[in-house]
Amino acid sequence: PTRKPKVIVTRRLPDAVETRLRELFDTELNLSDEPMTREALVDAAGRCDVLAPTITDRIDAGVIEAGGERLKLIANFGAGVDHIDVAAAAGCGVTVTNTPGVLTEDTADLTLALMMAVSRRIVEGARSIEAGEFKGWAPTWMMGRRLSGKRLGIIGMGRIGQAVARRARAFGMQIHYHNRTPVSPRIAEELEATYWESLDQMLARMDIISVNCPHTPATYHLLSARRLKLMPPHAILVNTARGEIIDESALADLLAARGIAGAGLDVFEFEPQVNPKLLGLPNAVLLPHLGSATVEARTEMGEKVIINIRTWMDGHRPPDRVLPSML
Ligand code: 8YV
Repeated sequence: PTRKPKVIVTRRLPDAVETRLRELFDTELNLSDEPMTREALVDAAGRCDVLAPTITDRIDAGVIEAGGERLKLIANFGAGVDHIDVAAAAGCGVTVTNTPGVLTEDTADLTLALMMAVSRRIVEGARSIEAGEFKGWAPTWMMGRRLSGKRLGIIGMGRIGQAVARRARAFGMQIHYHNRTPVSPRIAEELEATYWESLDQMLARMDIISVNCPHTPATYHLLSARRLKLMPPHAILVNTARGEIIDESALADLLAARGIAGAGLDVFEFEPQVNPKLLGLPNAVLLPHLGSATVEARTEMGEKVIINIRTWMDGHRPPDRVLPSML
């Protein structure tokens, strides 16, 4: 029998996933669950066949090269691969896979939750109760804005963007989107979605903007200081994608100056650091990267990691292979 591949998993995963990983492979877990240092990653890459990292691991060219002849597969736990140098991996003959699909619905749910939290002032309201500020109902106290009838502009109409659109339609919102290319006529019709080739023009005309594109060199600071200012003062911005897509410092200034009405952010430019200017703003709802944080999604993400490794082990092309040309 051929030896089991050595798989190094950089963080703790749900119990059922870890159990299965141990059954199938010669698995090494990072029992501390602390994010690995670069030194530890370099060391790990050099003594495994498969590295299973997460967003907290920067898999740069140096780490990949440290994998030498042995490292063959980087099976990422997560959909986004902006922390992995996919081109360097391809250059070294290392396959990269991710876990798309299984976190789509949960990330879309959280996107709508943030829209509601900001527009209906849910966190502000809850805090006011805690602070003993609720002195009785009043006709004009803590009025928010309704979602129904509003124009939602989705940046990035992939799986998650479309799942956000379906939910938003159920809330009575009108769907607009900016994407590299328009979606298929069937999907455009199903979602009654309007395509905006110009992001600038879309930003100026929406009530709510949702960021749902991947972070790539092309989308870094896509929402720059200049573009953020194109949004009207009543607009709400929600980001469940990646912090780097927005100029976070410019956004914090805009929110403080009430240049837009509010923001719901699940991701930050320099995670786990949050720009101090964002803290304490009543019109910003901040969450600690919870998009896929459900037992179901995290378990299914682990199962996808396992399927990708097994398929590779059997000499086939893993289902979720990521190629540099896809980014
Ligand atoms: C994960 C995510 O929490 O999949 C992604 O791209 O951002 C989240 O689902 C994280 O990336 C896990 O590595």
